[in-house]
Amino acid sequence: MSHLVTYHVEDNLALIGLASKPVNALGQPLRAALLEACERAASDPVVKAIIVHGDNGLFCAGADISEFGLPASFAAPALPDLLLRLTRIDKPLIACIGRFALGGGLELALACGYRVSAASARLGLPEINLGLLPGAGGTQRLPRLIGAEPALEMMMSGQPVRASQVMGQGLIDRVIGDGECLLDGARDFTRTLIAEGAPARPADPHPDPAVGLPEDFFARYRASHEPRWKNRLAPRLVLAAVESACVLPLDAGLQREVALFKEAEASLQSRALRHVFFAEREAGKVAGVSASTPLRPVNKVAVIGAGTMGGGIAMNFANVGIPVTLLELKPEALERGLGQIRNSYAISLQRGKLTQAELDQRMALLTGTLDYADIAECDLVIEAVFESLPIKQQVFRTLDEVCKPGAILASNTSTLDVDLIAAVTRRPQDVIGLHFFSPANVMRLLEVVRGKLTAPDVLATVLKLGKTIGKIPVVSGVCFGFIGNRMLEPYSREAHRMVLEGAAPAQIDQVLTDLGLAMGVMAMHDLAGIDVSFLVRESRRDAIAHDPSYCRIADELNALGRFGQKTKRGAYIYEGRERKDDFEVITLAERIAGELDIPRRPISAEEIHDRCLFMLINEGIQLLDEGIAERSGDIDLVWINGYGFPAWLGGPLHYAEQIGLDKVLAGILHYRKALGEYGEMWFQPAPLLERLVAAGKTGIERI
Ligand code: 3H9
Repeated sequence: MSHLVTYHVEDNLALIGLASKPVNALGQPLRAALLEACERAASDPVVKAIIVHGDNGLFCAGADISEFGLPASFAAPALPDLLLRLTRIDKPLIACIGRFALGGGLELALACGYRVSAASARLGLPEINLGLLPGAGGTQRLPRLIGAEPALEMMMSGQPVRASQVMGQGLIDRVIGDGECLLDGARDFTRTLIAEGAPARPADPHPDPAVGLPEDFFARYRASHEPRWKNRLAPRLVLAAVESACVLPLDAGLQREVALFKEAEASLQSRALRHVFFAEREAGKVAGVSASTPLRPVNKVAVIGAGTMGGGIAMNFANVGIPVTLLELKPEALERGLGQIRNSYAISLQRGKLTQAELDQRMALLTGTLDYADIAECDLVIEAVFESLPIKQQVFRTLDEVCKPGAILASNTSTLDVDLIAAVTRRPQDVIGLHFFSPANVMRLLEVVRGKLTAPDVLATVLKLGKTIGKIPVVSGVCFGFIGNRMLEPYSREAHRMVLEGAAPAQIDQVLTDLGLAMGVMAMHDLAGIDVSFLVRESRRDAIAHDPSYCRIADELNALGRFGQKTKRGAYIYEGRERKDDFEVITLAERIAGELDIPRRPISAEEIHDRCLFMLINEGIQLLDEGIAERSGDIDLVWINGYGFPAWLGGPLHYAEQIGLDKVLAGILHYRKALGEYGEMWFQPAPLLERLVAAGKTGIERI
């Protein structure tokens, strides 16, 4: 018997334990071992029922994601075949679900005739997040168990639910309280089944899962959801599979599911999303930090500055039960900040996302103060004041005076040199950048900026804390703008320059949103504030002074007080929530182009795509080469989670690999020539890109 499963027979019960660390993913070796164990139990006359459990208390996280796209994915026994075999064993099989049953793990449980679960276990079909659909019977068996509509909802959301929440809906037969022994509960349940002579599988509660649904249910569902799916393939395939469950007999439905699954598995979108899955796990592995790096306790947090950013940051901690002190200089600003937080929680309350008790609890964890002495005992202080080096340095001088030894001092700067901020303290080892994205209580990205002298335990502590507050922490070295905003610069530059050359802002944004970006770059600057990016440019005019062209349009919009959405005018005009083109901006672009001798011409969608995207990619590759980013996956995570880059393209660098690095390089060289002086100034291929292409590499790595 393989070491990947344990096998015991107790009286007339066979207990099969999945024991494949870390999460019992159903790779080929575990599938083979599970089949062997089940066959053994099936053919043992002593055995009357079989319990399948997670030997390490987990149950199962589904198919082995690292096998997808490889022959191992469907190597015998393929998961659908294995599970089909389990459904045909003529003894009751009982799934005993510990911490989670996800994807193929839940499908394994569905192939068992009965399911016993720990109350807190997470049950879900998250395949859609990987650009897949459940491919081992889930799309056919779940609708027959709980009905097509709730089953579809579970697959479309990809979000797990707690077993205790779905008790009574047919998915779980018995929930075992978290204080009780789960396996003992499963043993009791099974002995009762045997005593009652229960069948191997009870009849399906919804043999025809479409009963009760309107005839046009699927057509309507498709019509109302399709606009939100954009280019995504997986939701369409999920819907097709569930529709099949409603019109085909089980065997034919299972075959259709496998065909749809293989289509999804082979898609570039799924490949990209699998890359994102592993990139998220890799991002936590940081040079100089290991599992044994000590952590500093963080039981009290302070946030300096109660503006929108500071308030949002503070909410993250209150949400997970960590007390936060919010410090402001003026009582009105403090009142306003606390009021904004309360309003934000009140909206969640109205939307049913929070209870009144939770709101009260969170507000009780937030304290306002005007006095630095009140934050002296905090373990972590996050500065979120105006983006200006002298102002931030002044705050850090004060923090150095008042904070207890060992406190972590963090800056929420989005562009500034963290080492220069650390240098004004006597404890640069305790200083780090924590760049939250707005709205800080919602956006998942947390850029963690490691200074030259940041101590490993400070880094390890904030990485762990970042996860506790539900963020995706990605480490960046120190440079202007770190990973995200440094890449934003060439991307924005091309967009603004093309407005001078003849493209309308809406035309540029359309190309980017067609690609799947949440927002075009012109609209994004309008949202973030044209005055804000103006101030960033002001702080580094020396670095960009050699090109008088691309900043001009944004500088003039700023001078006109067209700061973007907040003033109802920016690159666009805003009427309520509606964004409209503004002829004045085109006239402005024509005037500036005339003054700078920039010929205006029609700009194609391809040119917009290539100039914006290739320059974004090129900067990312340069960041990797400089060691600012540790791996290309980190760069992809930053752009997916902070800048609305579509996850199903895998992030800008994964997208570059899909396009072909040679094509990206050729595109950059083409514009270097085609755009004359401007091209020579900016279209300089990153040396790493050139090396990768010369070496015939298709993946982006440091060489
Ligand atoms: C599927 O089932 C398709 C079927 O319908 C049809 C097939 C025909 N495979 O997240 P963590 C690794 S699709 C391989 O840090 P946590 C992970 O990479 C699958 N590896 O821990 C990491 O490795 P490392 C549907 C996996 O405690 C380690 O386990 N299932 C898998 O924070 C720890 O992971 C899903 O989408 C896997 N399935 O969270 C569930 N899962 O240490 C995906 C994890 O080397 N998994 N690893 O970096 C999860 O959501 C979380 O990992 C889980 C644990 C909640 C399980």
